[in-house]
Amino acid sequence: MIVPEAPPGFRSGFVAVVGRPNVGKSTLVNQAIGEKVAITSPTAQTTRNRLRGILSLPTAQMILVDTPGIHKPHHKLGEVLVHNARTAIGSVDCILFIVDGSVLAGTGDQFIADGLRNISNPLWLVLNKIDLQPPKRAEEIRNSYKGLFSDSAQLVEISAEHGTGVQPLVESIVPHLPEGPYYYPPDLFTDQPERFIFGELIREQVLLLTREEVPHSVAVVIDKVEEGETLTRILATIMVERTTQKQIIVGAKGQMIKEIGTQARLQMQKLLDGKVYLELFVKVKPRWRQSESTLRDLGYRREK
Ligand SMILES: Nc1nc2c(ncn2[C@@H]2O[C@H](COP(=O)(O)OP(=O)(O)OP(=O)(O)O)[C@@H](O)[C@H]2O)c(=O)[nH]1
Ligand SMILES: [Mg+2]
Repeated sequence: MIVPEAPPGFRSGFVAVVGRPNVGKSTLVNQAIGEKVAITSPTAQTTRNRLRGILSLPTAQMILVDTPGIHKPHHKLGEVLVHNARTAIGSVDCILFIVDGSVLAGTGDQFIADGLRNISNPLWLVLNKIDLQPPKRAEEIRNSYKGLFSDSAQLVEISAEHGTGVQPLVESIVPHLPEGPYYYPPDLFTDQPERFIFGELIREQVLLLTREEVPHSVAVVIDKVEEGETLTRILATIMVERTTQKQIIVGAKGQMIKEIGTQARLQMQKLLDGKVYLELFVKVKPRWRQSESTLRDLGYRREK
C-alpha cells in the first residue's frame, strides 16, 4: 500500500483515548473510524493492547490510540495494561478522557484526572453514554466531572454506541493536530495485523458468551492461518487458567465452544469478505496472567 504525499496544510497526529474500564473507549474508536477495529464488551478490561484506529479525512489523518482501561491492577497482566495505557498519554498530540456520563464521577475518574493534571496537550473531557443519562440528574453528573479538574477541560457529551456527537467531536479535534504527513495509507483502518484481529474476535465471543471470572482468564493464540483460494483456514487455542474454566468454555456436549467458534467465524468472514474454516482448541495454563514470560509471548508487553 502506498502512502500518498500530504497536500499543503494537511494535519495529522495521535489522539489517546483513555479512561476507566468499560466507559466506551473502544466503542468510540470504532464509531469514529466507521469500522470495527477494536473489540468491545460489557465486561470491564476488554481491551488489552494499545491499538491504533486510523481515520483518514481529505485534510487530515487522525490516529486514535485506544488503550486499556486504567484501574487498580490485581495481577501482572493488569499492571502491564495500566502501564501501557499511561505510557500512551505521554506520546500523543491530544487526549480524550472518556467517562461514563450516565453516572456520577468516581474515585477511578479522579485518579486518572490527577494523572492528567500536568499534561499540557489539548484535552477533552468526553461524557459518554448520555443515552443512559437520567435527564433529572444531567446537571449534577456534569458538575461532578467538571469538579475533577481545577481548570476547565473542554467538555463534550456523546453516545459512542449510537454515534450521537461523535462527528462534531472528531471535527473539533482536527484543528488541534499539528501539520504533518500521512502516517498510514488512507485505506488502512488499523495498525493491527489480521492475525491479531482474528485472536481478538475469538476473545470477544468468549467475553460476550461467558461470565464471571472466565473472561478475564482467557487469552487466545492463533496457531495457524492458511489462505487458500476459496477458504481461509484458521487454527487457534483458547488459553484459560483452570480446568473448571476449560469446562465452561467447552460447555455441555461442546455447545459453548461451538457457539464461540460460529460467532467468531462469522465476524472473520465479514472482515475477510470470504469463507473461513475455524478450529478451536482449549488449553489450561495455570496462572498465566502472573507470568512475565507468558505475557510477553502473548503480546502483552510493557511498552516504553
Ligand atoms: N448505552 C450505551 N452503551 C455504550 C455506549 N458506549 C459504549 N457502550 C457499551 O459499554 C460497554 C463497554 O464498551 P467498550 O467500548 O468495550 O468500553 P472500553 O472503555 O473500551 O472498556 P475496556 O476496554 O474494558 O477499558 C459495551 O457493552 C458497549 O456496548 C453508549 O454510548 N451508550
Ligand atoms: Mg476497550
